[in-house]
Amino acid sequence: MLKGAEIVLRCVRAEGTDLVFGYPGGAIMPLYDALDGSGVRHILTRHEQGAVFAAEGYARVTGKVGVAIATSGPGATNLVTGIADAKMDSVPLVCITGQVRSSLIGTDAFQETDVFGMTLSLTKWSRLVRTIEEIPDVIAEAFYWARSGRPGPVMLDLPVDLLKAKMEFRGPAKFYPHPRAAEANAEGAFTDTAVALLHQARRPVALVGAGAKLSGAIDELRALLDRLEVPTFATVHGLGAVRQDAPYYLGMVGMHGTRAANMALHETDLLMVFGARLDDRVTGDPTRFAPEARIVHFEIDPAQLDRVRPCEVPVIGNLADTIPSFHAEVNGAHLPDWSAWRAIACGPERAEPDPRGLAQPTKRFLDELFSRLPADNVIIADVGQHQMWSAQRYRSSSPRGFITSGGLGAMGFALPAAVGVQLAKPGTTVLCVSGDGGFQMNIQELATVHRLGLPIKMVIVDNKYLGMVRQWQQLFYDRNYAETDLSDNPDFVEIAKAYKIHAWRLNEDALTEMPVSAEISDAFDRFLRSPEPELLVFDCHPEANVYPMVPSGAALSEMMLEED
Ligand SMILES: Cc1ncc(C[n+]2csc(CCOP(=O)(O)OP(=O)(O)O)c2C)c(N)n1
Ligand SMILES: [Mg+2]
Repeated sequence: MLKGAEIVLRCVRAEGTDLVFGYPGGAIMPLYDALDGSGVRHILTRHEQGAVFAAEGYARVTGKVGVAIATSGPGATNLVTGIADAKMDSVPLVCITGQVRSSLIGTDAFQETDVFGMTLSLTKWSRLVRTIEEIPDVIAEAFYWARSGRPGPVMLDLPVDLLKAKMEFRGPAKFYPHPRAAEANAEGAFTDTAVALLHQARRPVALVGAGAKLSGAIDELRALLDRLEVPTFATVHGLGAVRQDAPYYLGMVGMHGTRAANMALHETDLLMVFGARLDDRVTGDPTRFAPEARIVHFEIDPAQLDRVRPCEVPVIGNLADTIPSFHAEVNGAHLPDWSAWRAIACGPERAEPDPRGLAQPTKRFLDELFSRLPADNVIIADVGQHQMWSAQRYRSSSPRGFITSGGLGAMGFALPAAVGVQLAKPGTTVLCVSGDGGFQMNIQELATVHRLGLPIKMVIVDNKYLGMVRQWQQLFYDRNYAETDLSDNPDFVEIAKAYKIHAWRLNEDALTEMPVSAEISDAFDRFLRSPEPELLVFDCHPEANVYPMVPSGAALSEMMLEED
């Protein structure tokens, strides 16, 4: 006979998750009571949002399912942003919340919220568990849906009486989806039609998104791209999927993408999409997006097709299956010669200029840090200008090496996500880049970092503004910097010290002379190799902007470039 709480933990353990993140409270107390000896390690964050972002960090870097636990009411509502984030970025996540006693549900009991109803539109699947007997099945099904197909969040709400009740436990369950589901997925792999379009194409391009990484088909994708040698670019979540030194690779595409990538996407007549949903940050004005292109869309989730424009050829299925089939068809085909198109699209005239303007020192700073990272590293970026600068300067070919809240753009993501990443990869150098605004949204996780002694390298790019919003105010609202001024920021160095974390400050003036002085160079190396957590506050120009920029609603060809 085991308690419901013990059964939950046994079933979670059986799914391969050994690390969970959470925060206790009344309705979930039986689960906490059962942790000891369960084989599941629980990480106490200092806020439930920290727990869910940390679980996402763990999931994003390992590909395993992340688990976040919270109590009912305020604990559950604090998870909601993380659930939305996991939905947008296809992160496998199981959230477990305590709920008030079954007999009290619907009475507005103390700390009762309908978290099931509240998260219904954010989850792939969710369940308010009704009986103790169903716990093993429900947990097996929850993990199945979280990791299957296009991964995403699921939510389990467990009334406290079920956690306390006992039953005979016959072992964890297995979940098998309806056999017809496999049939439905098998149809529609139009790889031969895709090759036919390729024959007619004069200016083909490839766009790589998160799906390429999630499918694990990186080697297959790289082999295909090496065969096609078409101009190729990536979404923010596709960064690292393509070999950085590939001569046809043009970097990031979209609102803050490279000029070369955006021009190629605007001019193409055949767009091959590998696992991306084409949201407005990638397309610019959807009505003027890739105006001459036909679209071949490799995608696991049919719901992501035709969102902006109908695609001519949907190739539905796991990219790990569809890319090799396509490659086999391509190998048997005599493809047109695209060297003239490649020479234009990848030519020197479209290459990125060296950083200039007010953002130059910050970009150099990121270049210096990134280039000094040991080979085994993960960069986590928060949301704002520093995120886009980091994405632009990212130069690694590591598929899970750049982690950020892309689809939701949730400020406060980076620090707790870095906690999850560092715990999942203890020997890896984890560099967490935040803004002065976003860092304050989950600053309490410094306590988690200290308590666990996680050697995370934290950077705050301190421009004393909600910089990305200020940039828009400067460009589109006549410099009316309404409520974006953070010039009364606290002293982050002193704050870190209060959390017993070593911190130091560097002014961007140190980066105006290149190469950097031996002193700065040593300081960076020491920072990145320190076995302790450490915070570096980088003071940068308050009015530095991110360029190139495609203004919201403009076409990709209408980029604003860096001012001199
Ligand atoms: C939770 C949340 N609230 C508001 C926003 C809107 N927003 C996007 S970027 C940004 C500014 C971020 O400022 P900071 O963290 O200092 O980064 P910076 O842009 O200055 O580098 C804001 C407020 C958001 N993305 N997330
Ligand atoms: Mg800022």
